[in-house]
Amino acid sequence: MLENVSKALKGALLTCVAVGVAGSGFAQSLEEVKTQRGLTDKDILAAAKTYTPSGMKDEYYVFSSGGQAGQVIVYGVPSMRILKYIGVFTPEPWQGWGFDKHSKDILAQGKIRGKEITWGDTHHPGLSETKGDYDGQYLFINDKANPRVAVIDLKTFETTQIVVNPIFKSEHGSTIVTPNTEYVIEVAQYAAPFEDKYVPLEDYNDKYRGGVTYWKFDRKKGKIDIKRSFTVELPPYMQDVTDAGKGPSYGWSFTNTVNSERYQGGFGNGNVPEFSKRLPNEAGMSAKDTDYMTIVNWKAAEKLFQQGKYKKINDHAVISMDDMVKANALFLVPEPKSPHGNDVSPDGTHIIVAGKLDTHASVYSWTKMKNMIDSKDFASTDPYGLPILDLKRSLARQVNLGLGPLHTQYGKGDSVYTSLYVESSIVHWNYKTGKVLEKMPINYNVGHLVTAEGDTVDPDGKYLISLNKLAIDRFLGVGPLHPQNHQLIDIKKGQPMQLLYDMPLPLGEPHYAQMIKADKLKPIVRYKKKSFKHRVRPGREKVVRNGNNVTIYSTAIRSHYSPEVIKVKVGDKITWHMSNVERAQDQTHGFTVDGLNIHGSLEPGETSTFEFVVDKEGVYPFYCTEFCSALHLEMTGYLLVEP
Ligand code: CUK
Ligand code: CUA
Repeated sequence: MLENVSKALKGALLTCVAVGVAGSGFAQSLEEVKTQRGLTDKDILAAAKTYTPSGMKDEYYVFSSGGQAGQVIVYGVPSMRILKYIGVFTPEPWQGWGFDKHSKDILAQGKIRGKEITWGDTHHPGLSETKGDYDGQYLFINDKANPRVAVIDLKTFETTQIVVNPIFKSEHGSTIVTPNTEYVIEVAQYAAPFEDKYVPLEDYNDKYRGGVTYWKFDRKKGKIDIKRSFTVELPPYMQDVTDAGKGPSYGWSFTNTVNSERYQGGFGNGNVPEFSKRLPNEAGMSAKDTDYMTIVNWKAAEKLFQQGKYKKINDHAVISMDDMVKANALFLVPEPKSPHGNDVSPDGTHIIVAGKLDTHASVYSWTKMKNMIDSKDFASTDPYGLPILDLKRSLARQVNLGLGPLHTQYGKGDSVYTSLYVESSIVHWNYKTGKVLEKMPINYNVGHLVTAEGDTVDPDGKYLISLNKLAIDRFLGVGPLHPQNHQLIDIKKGQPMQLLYDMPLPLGEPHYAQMIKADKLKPIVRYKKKSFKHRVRPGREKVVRNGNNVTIYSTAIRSHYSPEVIKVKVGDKITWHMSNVERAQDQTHGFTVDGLNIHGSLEPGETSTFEFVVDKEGVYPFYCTEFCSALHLEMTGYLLVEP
């Protein structure tokens, strides 16, 4: 330890040299800084482990959900420097996301029953996988509030598709990818009728449904193939966090399922008769001692789909519970009260479930469950005919961890880390021996955890981030709404966990994140010009009128637009194609026209299109919104609208 500290001190000293003004030597000695700022040796060590000098790059990318911001947050580890907010379900002006035709069209894919939705509640980002390993090609993200999933291309870090779930009215256990990204899994949350119609709560048991959708991913096209996707119908319980099987459990998916009581807010049809109708949901929905894990054989479901054994609801294939049960492909196993986290081990042999209202984590053995499934050895069935496996005989062990265990992440070997929401701690334990190794307090109230490459078949260990819901006293006050707090923790093997860094996140509420080795990503620095249908070449700029339709073909390059003066008439329908013809890395030009809610961010090689009607005569300056050169202010022009 001491040796490490002295090494770190040396590192930090070298850093001091690097940042010192040339020729002036040290501004201050390390000892002086320590004294002045009240830092300990441990603090200096933590600083040296995260400090990333200018030009040095991070080892990992983190893709974090942006929660209610409807976006994805990208940052680096170990520096915890924010790199990007990717506009997904919500317009993002800097990127022009939602302000040019292309991005408007993608956002329009996300309309729900004809209504435009300009926000999302993103929860679980899912990186594409090949053989159970993150491959760095695509990222998927869900919207819990408006049941949708989005595809992000990691070459451009841009959203390329939004798909609306045609039958769910809310969702949550998404987006989970199968080990070769065959499917992107989306799971319903609050049971509702699949059809878009009113069904009274009295018909809850018979007509309300849960479900799990398997969105077929076409890797070549980089798109979800809606026609080859299907949903498995589930009982009207509340399906929750989900994980995909791998190794021996490949072909299966596992979903936590709460409200097996089917309680409906005290107005229901007596599913929980011992409760008076005045009890709130939280009591009625957690009345029973156990809920379920729902086990689906998606390979078998895929076969039923290919055989045409489904019915279409809202033009979407739905496989019935009956057909799934007949195919020996749908099961339940009890879980301790109100389960939440549900995480398959890297080798696919175990599933760790943590119930918020139980102090234990339950380690399920896939071998045991699979044997019972194969020999049709069931304890009972639920009211919908789903076979239920015996709880005790499904468990490898239960381990007492502490108060409010939520989510588990896998480290190196048999090491796992579980968040304890109520205790505000992280517990490190061994899921194969059941031994609790270490507990560490965090600030405060952790939800998910993320470890380096944690959802792959071969996690790296090394780093753990605690995705905390509250920050309370950790940062400067910014009014009653505090930032979220992501705490970086060193989990190198054989050492006690060490807190390295608190990062306030002013975009929330992030739920889950994934951490991927940086060298797996190959982002581009400029667009292939040819990929844009309306590309404008230098020298070919023009304005074409066809009746009321005016098409403007223009270019942007340091530091001018061509053309610079454009005359149109009131009421003209304008289609404005703009190509950034730069080759140089990072030479972005912006584009806006005064007062028309238009904004573009044109990266090198990119062509964007803006469509609008000017319905008032006048003089409309347009200009470049990105400080692109010494003559950036002069990168401007006039759109003259004649009466
Ligand atoms: S959920 Cu938010 S802390 Cu959406 Cu995975 Cu558990
Ligand atoms: Cu182009 Cu400023």
